[in-house]
Amino acid sequence: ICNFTRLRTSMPPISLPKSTTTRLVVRAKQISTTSTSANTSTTIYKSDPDIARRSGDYKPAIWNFDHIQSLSSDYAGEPYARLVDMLKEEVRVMLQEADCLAQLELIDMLQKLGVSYHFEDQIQSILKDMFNNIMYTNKNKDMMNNNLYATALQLRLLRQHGYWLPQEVFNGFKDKTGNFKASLGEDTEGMLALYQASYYLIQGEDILEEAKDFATKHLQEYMQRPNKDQTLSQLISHALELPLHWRVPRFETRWFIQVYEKKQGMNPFLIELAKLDFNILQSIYQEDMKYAFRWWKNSKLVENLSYARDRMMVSFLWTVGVTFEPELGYCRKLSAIVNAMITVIDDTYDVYGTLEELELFTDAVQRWDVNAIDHLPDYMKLCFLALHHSVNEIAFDVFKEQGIYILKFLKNTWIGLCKAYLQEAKWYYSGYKPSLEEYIENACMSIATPVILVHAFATATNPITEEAMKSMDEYPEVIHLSAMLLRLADDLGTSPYEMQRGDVPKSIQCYMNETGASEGEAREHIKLMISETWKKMNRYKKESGGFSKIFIERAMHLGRTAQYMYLYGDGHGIEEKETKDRVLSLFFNPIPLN
Ligand code: LA6
Ligand code: MN
Ligand code: MN
Ligand code: MN
Ligand code: MN
Repeated sequence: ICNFTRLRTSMPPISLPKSTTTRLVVRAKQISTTSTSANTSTTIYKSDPDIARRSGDYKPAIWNFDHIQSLSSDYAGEPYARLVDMLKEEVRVMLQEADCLAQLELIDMLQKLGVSYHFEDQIQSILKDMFNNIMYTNKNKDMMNNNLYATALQLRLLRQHGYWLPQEVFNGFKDKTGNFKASLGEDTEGMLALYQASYYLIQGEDILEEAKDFATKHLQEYMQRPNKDQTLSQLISHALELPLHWRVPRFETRWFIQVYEKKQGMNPFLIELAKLDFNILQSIYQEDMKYAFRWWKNSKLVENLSYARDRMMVSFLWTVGVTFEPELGYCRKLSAIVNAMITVIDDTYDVYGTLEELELFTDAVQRWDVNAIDHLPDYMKLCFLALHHSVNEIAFDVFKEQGIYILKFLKNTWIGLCKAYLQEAKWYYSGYKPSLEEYIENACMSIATPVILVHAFATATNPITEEAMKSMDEYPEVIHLSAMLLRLADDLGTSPYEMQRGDVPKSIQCYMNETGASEGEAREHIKLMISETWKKMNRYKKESGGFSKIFIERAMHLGRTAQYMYLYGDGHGIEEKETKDRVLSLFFNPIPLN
């Protein structure tokens, strides 16, 4: 069989004559024969063998529908909820009675163990008082000044909660030449705390920049030592892989529980509470997931569009990264559907559709009119109707509940997405090589962040205001920054496959084309761009530019989720590696209780 992909990449695409491409038959995947339902149902679309199409070569989903529907959890019931309430009371008292450093440590622990959301108001008020004490009286100052670990922990937690402690709190740890005192490198706990705090920097904060380099260097050295503390070295290697600020708390919970469970002197109450709470949330996620899978199966998208990724599970995983709160199931269910549909439409543009077909699809989305399907090729009709139907339904639900009709805002995000997709398709077919800047501007739309965040907002917020919807419609900086994180992380994880299959140059290739850099250098440059984006995100958070704290947090969570998904490669497209283990531990297997 001719390898169309190889031909594509070894020749300038523009010079490939039409007659050649049509003679090449692509490994068009047949309707999945592994799915039992596909054999019995009618297929409403047959591919035209005369058109050469790329293949994403994605594997079928690995999840069994009936097994998902049969999931049930012991933790869904009242008895466990009452137990959690009792343990929460204990923690509340502990928090109130602890001294300053112990309070910080407890807050840190509650966050890592995934239960801090139960104590949000109390934590907020503790940190507010602490901040006011430091800034407007001299209380606390001495204790923290001699203790690097405590100072760093304090800066991180305060900034995380919106109290922007100045970087100068670290001045006391510098020597006469202005460098961090070399002896501090021996304080490994302090180095770890400093490292984690330093990621809350904004552009121009040179002390935190130095702190980051200093701490990183000492932590790397610690990891080379022959005799290490087990818990500490686990925490350090995890931190060096990605700092806490860049990680999705919910995805870290189980890991922290198992690390801290083994640590000497841990409070068994906390571990018990954390495990119970984890299992209870898992039971809630299971119900949301069952709903999303039923919708997905009923939509018949997968059985009709053999070229597209069947990625409901990982789509659902994304939604938990962005919105973990137990009461926001509606958001998770609908967002999972949105994500899975984005994935299918992305493949339509990147892999399967001809330019002419893609123009038609883009036009139909712009018109947002069911009558537009008359002009679409058969295989696109189902896809368009599924999109039209489910987005209209969200708008309808919101209208029913809140009396505000937001369809035009939801619709606009899809129009923006499809236009960006079409731009990439045009670039691809013409062999055009955009500059990095030109690429990024379009690619921050084609990564679907506006769609994801606006739909998450619409399904998680009550009351929704017209003003909030309008501000989102204007593509505010916070959405752009979130999109940068998602796009750059995605390019790091997926561009090797995309280049092999044939696609527009992604950020890495654009940078290579522009500067002559090697692929390794380009990847380093993209990682640097991610760091810079986080600094801007921090500044945005500090200035809370017009959006609610929770929305800004979700925009960050989306970036964090992307960094997690693509940490070891394409965790979105490839399910059977890390994604599988992550899904099993987050959604399927409860943590055994003692
Ligand atoms: C990633 O695939 C993909 F499908 C996305 C749409 C990422 C956004 C995340 C979701 C749906 P790919 P492309 C939660 O790497 O073509 O093919 O934009 O995206 O690089
Ligand atoms: Mn794409
Ligand atoms: Mn793609
Ligand atoms: Mn593409
Ligand atoms: Mn990609």
